[in-house]
Amino acid sequence: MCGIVGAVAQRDVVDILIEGLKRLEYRGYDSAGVAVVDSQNKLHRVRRLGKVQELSDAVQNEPCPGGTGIAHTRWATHGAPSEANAHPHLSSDNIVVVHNGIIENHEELRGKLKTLGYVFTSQTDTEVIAHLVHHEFKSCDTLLSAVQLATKQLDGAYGTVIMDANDKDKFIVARSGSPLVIGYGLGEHFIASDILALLPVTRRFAYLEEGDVAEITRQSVSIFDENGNAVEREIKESDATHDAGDKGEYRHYMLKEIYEQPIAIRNSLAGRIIDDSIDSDVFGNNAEEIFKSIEHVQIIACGTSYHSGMVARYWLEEFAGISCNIEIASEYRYRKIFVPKNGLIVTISQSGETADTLAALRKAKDLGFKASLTICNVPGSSLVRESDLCFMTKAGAEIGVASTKAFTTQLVGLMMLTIALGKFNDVNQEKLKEHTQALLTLPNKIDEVLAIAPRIEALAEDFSDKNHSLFLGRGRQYPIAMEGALKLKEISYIHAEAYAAGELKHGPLALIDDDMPVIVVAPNNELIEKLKSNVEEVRARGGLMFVFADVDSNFVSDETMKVIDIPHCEIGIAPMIYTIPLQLLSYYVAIIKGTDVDQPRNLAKSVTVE
Ligand code: HGA
Repeated sequence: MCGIVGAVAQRDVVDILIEGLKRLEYRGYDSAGVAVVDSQNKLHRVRRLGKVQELSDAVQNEPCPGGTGIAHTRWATHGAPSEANAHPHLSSDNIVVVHNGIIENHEELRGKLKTLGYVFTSQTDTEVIAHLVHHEFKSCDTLLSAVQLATKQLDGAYGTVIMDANDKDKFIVARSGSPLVIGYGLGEHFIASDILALLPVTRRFAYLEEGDVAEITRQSVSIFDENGNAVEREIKESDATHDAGDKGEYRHYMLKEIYEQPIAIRNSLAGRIIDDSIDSDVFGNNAEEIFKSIEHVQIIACGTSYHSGMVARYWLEEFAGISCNIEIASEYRYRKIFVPKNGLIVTISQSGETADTLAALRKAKDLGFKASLTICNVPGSSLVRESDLCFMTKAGAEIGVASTKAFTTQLVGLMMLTIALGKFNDVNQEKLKEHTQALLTLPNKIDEVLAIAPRIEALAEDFSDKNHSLFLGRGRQYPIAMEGALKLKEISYIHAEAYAAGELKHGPLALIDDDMPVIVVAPNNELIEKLKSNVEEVRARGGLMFVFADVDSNFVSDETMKVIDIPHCEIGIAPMIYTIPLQLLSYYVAIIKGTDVDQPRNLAKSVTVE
C-alpha cells in the first residue's frame, strides 16, 4: 500500500527518492513526504497532502540537499490524510521514521510514551515508533539496538526505516509483515517497499525476511534476524525492465495493461506447454509427487484474485475432478477451519504481499494442509517464499490500481493447475488436451477482442448518467460478471452488483427499470438457453441490456438490448476472453465520468495492511 524509498549515498539523493515515490505512487497517494540529512547533520523535511507531484514541486522551493534520506507515499490507516499525518514522522527533531503497516498496540504505547513526556503531533500509529526508538536510544549505544528493542514492543505489521539526523551516514530498517527490499549500488545502498522504486538506480536486490532488522550504510549492509543473529540474505539480479513504470503511448496505465494482456499471457505460457501437455515442474520441483496425492483444493484470495479463484473452482471440479472450496482470506483467517485430508492450499495474489492472504496461508500451514501453492506475479514475494509450490504469472509490473493483466494471467495459471491436477484423476484426458491447446490460442483471441474497443467505447455513453448497474453471468462466467462489476465500481464509482443470472428472480429483479443497465456475459456454452430465459425476465420488466455474446449464440439487438459480438472461443478460455470487454467498458465509462482511472479514490495497490 504505502510506498517507502530510502537511500544512503555520497551524491544528493532527493531526486532518487522522489522518482522512487512516483514509481510507487499507485500504492497509496493521499500524501507524501521526504526527509534528508545533509553533510552538516542538518535535517530537511518536506511533506505535502496529495500526489507526489505536490511534494516534487515543494522540493523545488525547499531544497533537500544531502546523501542520506527516506521518503514515503501514504495510504492512511490511522489519522486522516493531512500534512501533519504524512510521513516521515519525527521524535525530538532527530529520530526520523517512515512506516508501512499498522501498529496495533499504538494506543497503549502512546499512553506510555506520553507519561514519559513525549508530545504527539499526528494521529498516526506510526509516530509511536519514532518516540519509542528515541526513548530506547537513551539507554543504547547504537541506533540499531534501539530499533531492535523498540520493534520487540510493537504488535501488528511494519516495514519501517529509521534515521538519526545526528548520524548522517546510516539508517536502520525493520520488517515484520510488510515487505522491504535492499538495493545494492556501487558505494551506495537503497531500501524500498518494492523493487520498482529502485530500478533506475540498481538491479541487485535482497529481500528482508520476517523479523529482520538491518543497519545500512554507504559501504555496508548488516542484517540480523529476529533473534539478533547476523544473517545473510541472498542478493539477486532482477530482470524487471526499467521502463515498467512508464505509460508509453497510453493515456493511462490501466489501458496500457489491458492492451498488454496478449503479451503477458504469451510470457506466462512460454516454455510451459510441451506437446500439448503441462509438466508439473512448472509449479516447482516436487510438484508431481504432491499433485498425485491431492484430494482437495482450498483457494484463498482477496478482491480480483478471489474472482480468478472462483473461476478455478468451476474448472477444478468440472475438468480436473477434484473437490474445491474458495474463501475470502480475511474471513478464512479468523474462523475455525475443518482441515480436509490431503488438501492443497492455493493462494492467489498479484503482489504476493496481500496481508490477509499471507495470514491465511500461515494459518493453513499451521493447521496441517498437505502442501501450499501460490499463483503470484512478484518473484521473491512473501507468498512465494512461504509456499511449497508456485506458479509465477509473467504479467510484468501492474501499476493501475484496478487489476487487469494480473487477473487474466492468474486465470492462465489456474487453468494450468487444473490441467496438471487433472492428469492424476479419472477425467477425460482428451478434454484436458483441448484446454491446453486452447490456452495457446488465447493471446490471439484477446487481440481479436481488443479490436472491438471502439464499439465498447461507444457504449460507454449509455452509462455516464447512471448510478447503478447489474452484471449477470452463469456458471464459469458468474465470477467474470463479479469481476466486471468490481472494475466498474473501482474506477467509475458507479454502483455495480453481480448476480448469478439464475438468482435474479429471488430478489434483484425488483431493481430492474430503465435506469438500471444490465450487462450480460453470454458465451455459447451449455447454459446459454438458461441464460436466454434470464435475459427475457429482464426484458419483460423494461430493463436495458448490454449483452456480450458469442457470435454463434443468436442474440439480436433491438431497442431494449444491445448485443456486442464476441469471437467464438473454446469454453476453457471463455472466462479470460469475456473479461476483456468488461475491462474496456469500465475504462471508457471512467473516462467519461472523469475519474482518476489509475489511482481511484480511497484505494491502493498491494494491500499490505489487514
Ligand atoms: N498506519 C500508517 C501507515 C499506513 C500504511 O501502511 N498504509 O498502507 C498510517 O496511517 O500513516
